[in-house]
This record gives sequence, C-alpha cells and structure tokens, in this order.
Amino acid sequence: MEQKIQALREEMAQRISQIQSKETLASFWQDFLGKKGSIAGLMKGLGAVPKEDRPAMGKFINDFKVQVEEKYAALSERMEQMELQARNRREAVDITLPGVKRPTGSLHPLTLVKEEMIQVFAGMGFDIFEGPEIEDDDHNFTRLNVPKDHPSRDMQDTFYLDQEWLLRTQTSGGQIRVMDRQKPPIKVLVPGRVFRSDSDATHSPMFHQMEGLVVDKGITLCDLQGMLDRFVQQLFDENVRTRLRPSYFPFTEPSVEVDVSCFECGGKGCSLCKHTGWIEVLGGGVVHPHVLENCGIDPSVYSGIAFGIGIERITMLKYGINNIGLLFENDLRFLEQFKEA
Ligand code: 2U9
Repeated sequence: MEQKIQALREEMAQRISQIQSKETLASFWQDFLGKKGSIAGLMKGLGAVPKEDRPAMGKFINDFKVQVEEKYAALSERMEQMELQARNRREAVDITLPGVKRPTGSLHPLTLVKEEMIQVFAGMGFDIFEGPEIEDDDHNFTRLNVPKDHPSRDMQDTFYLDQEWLLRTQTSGGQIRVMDRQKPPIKVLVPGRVFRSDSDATHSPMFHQMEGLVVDKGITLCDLQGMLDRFVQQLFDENVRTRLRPSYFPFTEPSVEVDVSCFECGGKGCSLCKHTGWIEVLGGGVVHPHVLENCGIDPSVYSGIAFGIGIERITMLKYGINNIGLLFENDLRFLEQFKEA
C-alpha cells in the first residue's frame, strides 16, 4: 500500500508539472480526488490491510489526500491569477490616448428661430397651443369669416382631402379651438406646420407659421404694434421700428401688413430692403367681430388682435438665406453652419 502511495506521489508530481489549463487541472482532480479517483481507490483497499495496521495506514492515506488537496487548491488559485492577468492584458485600455470625437447634430435653423420667437412671446405672457394639421373646413375657413363660395377662399390654394377635411392653410383653427374652450382674457401663441399649393424660391407647399391671438376688454391695434415692436427688437436689433400698412384679411378688420425698418442698413436703403428701408415681416389686425361672435364672445364687450408670422420668412431674413429649399434639403454642409460653438 505504501509503495502504491509512493508511486501515486510520483505520478502526482509528474501530472502537476504538466498542468497548463483549467481542463488539465480538472482531469487531475478527477483522477486523484474524484469519486472514482486513485485516493478513493486507496480507501477502498484499506479493507485488505491487516486490522492492526489499518489506523496507521488510514492516517497515511489521509495525509496524502490532504497533500493532494493542497496542491490542487494552490494550482487552482494560480490558474485563476493567470487567467485574470491574461484578461487584463487583453482588455487593457490606454487611457492616455486621445478620445474619438463623435459627430453631434444641431438644432435646425427653423427650430432655433421658432424657439427664439416662443421665448419672446412667452416673455409677454403668451400661452402656447398646438392644433391639428388636418382641419375641417369649419375651423380653417367658415368660423374665420371665410364663408363657403366666398372669393376670399381663393386667397389661399388649399390641399383638400375631401369635401370637408383639408390640410390647414394657417394655424388659425387652433385659436378657434382655444376660444371655444376658454373665455377672455386670452393670450395664446399657436405655432405649427401649414400647407398651401404654392412653390417657388420663397414659398414651399409646407411651411411653418406662428400665429398669435389676444382677446380682452379694450384691446386695440396699438397693443398689436407695441407687442410687435418688442418682438422685432428682440429678434433682429433693438433699434428697429415697425410700420403698419393697410391690407385685407377676412378674419381681421382693420388688417395690416407689418414692415420692420431694415436691420442691415438702419433704414438708409440696401439690397436686403430693396432700397426702401423697410422689410415686410408679417400680417395682423383687429379680430373681425364675426370671428368673436362665431366663438360665443360678445364683440361689444371684448375685442381682439391677431397676427401671423411665417417662420421660414423670419429665418431667411435673420440668416440671409435666399432660397427656401435650403431649409428642407437637409444638406449637412448647410445645416452645420447653425451649430452652436
Ligand atoms: C383668429 C383671428 C384672426 C391671423 C392672421 C395674418 C394676419 C397673416 C400671414 C403671415 C405670413 C400668413 O404665413 S403667412 O403667409 N398671416 O398675415 N394672420 S391675421 O388672424 C387670425 C387668426 C385667428 C381667430
């Protein structure tokens, strides 16, 4: 038995010297310490040892087993360490290398200008409301004092979906919805996409508007000009002024076109203002009494002012863009010019 153990000890030393991987370590365990391994075999062989020698032999086998277990544990620990070191080497990151810069996007110029406009009007106490892009004839025209078969309908080329539904030509249906829900005082800004069958260097079949509506007691055209003065001064230059020219819209009476004094030449005349000193920026007026009545608001008690601004027009003026198509082509060479530093 002792010779057997001595032979096993030698075999163990040889096997240990060959262990290179977790797999060879596992088969070492299996062969020596497993249920059917050599040490279990020695234990079974104890029965054949004379009774008086058994305790001493049992201890001898046990000491050998402890030795094998210690060798196994040490090897196992070394193997783990080696694996960890190899993984660390594989996954090592040189934190002193310069970082890889990822390209970032930026806000679209229309979004920048829209946000800036909202900031200005929000500062004057306007709420923001967004209406649906698909409108019915009633909200887009009839209740805005544009009756059926009236020639003023031809002022806008409309995309009809059927007899009743259409792509809104202005965001005004939104203000109608606000007035249906809320009684004066009302001060609301309605931004959004609108659609008209129109296309050239300054018109696109889809564009963005921002309309405003104020309804309260004693509201006048002067309030409109005061608000718009503040708007153009914050958006273009603090020294600009506005000028109102008479116009016609079915939903406002009186109606006005609003010009801003040229922020490029200070009103002296240049190519931007076509040598007039003025640039047309938006339209507006006093809300027609029929429109207030159509929303259940008594025009003998309340009055209102409204305005409509084309966001593309303001953006093109502000950044000197001469073709509206540039705003919709999504050419990165154009868009990247609006990246904030
Ligand atoms: C209600 C009552 C009145 C909205 C108005 C304009 C004048 C106007 C144009 C500006 C450039 C359209 O985008 S554009 O082509 N808009 O000139 N818009 S008054 O008047 C309203 C709206 C709602 C209830």
